[in-house]
Amino acid sequence: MSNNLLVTLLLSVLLYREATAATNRTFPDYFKFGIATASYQVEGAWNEDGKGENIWDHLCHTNPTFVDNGDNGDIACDSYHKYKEDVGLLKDLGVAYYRFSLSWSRIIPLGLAGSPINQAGIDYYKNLIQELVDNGIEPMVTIFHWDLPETLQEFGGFPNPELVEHFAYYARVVFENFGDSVKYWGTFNEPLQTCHQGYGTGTMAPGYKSSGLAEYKCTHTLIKAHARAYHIYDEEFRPQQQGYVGMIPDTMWFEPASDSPADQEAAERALQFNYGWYFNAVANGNYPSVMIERIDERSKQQGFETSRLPKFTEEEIEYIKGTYDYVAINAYTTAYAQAKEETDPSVISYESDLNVDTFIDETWEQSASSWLRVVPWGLRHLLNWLSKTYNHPEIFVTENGVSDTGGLDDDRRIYYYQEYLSNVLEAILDDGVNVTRYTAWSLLDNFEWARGYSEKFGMYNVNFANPERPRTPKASASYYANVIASRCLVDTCE
Ligand code: GBE
Repeated sequence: MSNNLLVTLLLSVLLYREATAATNRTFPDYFKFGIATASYQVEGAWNEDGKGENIWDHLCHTNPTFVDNGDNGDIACDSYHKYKEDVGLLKDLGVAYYRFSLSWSRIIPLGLAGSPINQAGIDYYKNLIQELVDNGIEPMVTIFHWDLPETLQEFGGFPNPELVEHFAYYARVVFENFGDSVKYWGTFNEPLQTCHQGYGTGTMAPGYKSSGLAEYKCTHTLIKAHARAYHIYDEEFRPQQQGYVGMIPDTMWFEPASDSPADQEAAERALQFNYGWYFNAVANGNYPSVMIERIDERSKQQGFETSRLPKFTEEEIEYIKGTYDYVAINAYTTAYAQAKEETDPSVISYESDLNVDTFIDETWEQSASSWLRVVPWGLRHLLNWLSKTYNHPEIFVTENGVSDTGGLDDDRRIYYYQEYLSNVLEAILDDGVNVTRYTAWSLLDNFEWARGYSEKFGMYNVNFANPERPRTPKASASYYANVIASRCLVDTCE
């Protein structure tokens, strides 16, 4: 072969690759698209067929002003009765998997270790799982998505270390009953919200305001409960069931407000206090050192004999370390993080333990949720941070989505998915981040916790005024179905 020919050949190969790279930016074959919901947000049937009361039932019924418009999840989307129709919608979307959660008090009404199991609850989930499997949709199951049995709350809830035993009992029951068909498990959804909002700021059930105190105890128990469930799976179920278990924490992305080392450090500290609080423990067995140092020091200044941040023993560290088969992230939005003067050292709170100023850019598009601005590049930065911080693991985006106030013509939601997915694609193809799953939030408009039904995240509208709770696809449903079928985004597809 002449040199000239060789050069021409090489050049055309390079040019061809260039051309396909520009026009054929598809999600890799192994990449899976899914969509999510959670039990209390969609099921309804709050007191049917033997289900026990949980902390959201209790809160909504006893303190109706807690939730906007006095809304509650008594009926919600009625998915308890309409699950077959929901699976039909999932099939229309073409998703590879459905991420949903189990209602603990539907399965074990009192929640207590050793207490009776409700067969009707087991049957409901068996039927849902079977319906998914029959339609070629993989079930991805969250064991706990915030709806703690009320009885367990009356025993103190998460700050009581006994909760580990109750959760272990529950986890064993669900692995045993559903593990033949379920291969992807998440122990806790957004533990930060369970502990920080539930026991710190009090903006979620059970609504305790014990910032910098009970919320740290809550996390301590929760991490041990997670590790316990992981080991139960490992020892008793993994050999036959061959599945994957992880925790599902969340954080927003914190972008340093400037290049200054102080702002960079502030952003990293915010990520560690939000995501690392949970995932550094799961990955390395303990809280991030920046949390330990700061909270130990501040506790001492405040006259505590022992730190407000509980300590794991060496044995516990070994037990907790590495209890994950994948890294998960629920991600919606971004804020800037900036260093600030140390606040009054006597203040006991998570916020002052963290001590970082956060702010947003007012030009970022606002959603219907006060906390959610549309910042697509933040997801790419966050995925890169996760990859770097946790040693290039396999990453699942387990939730991502946006709210509006309703309507079928949801072009802002389409824009959101288009731009966030495009950043996921860039993280994979350009940055080498190993993202293998993307989960949209949510299939249905549903009970958005303290915001009730006022903020809509669904790709399907639900008419809550109609007892039949009819579902209607929004424009974003056909958009997502299209992305899934073509495996590429409008601006990366020719
Ligand atoms: C997730 O949380 C949840 O997993 C899911 O259940 C939920 O429906 C979905 O996202 C949409 O919210 O006083 O308004 O600033 C803010 C997302 C509370 C992360 C709400 C806590 C969003 C973190 C309180 N946020 N959440 S405030």
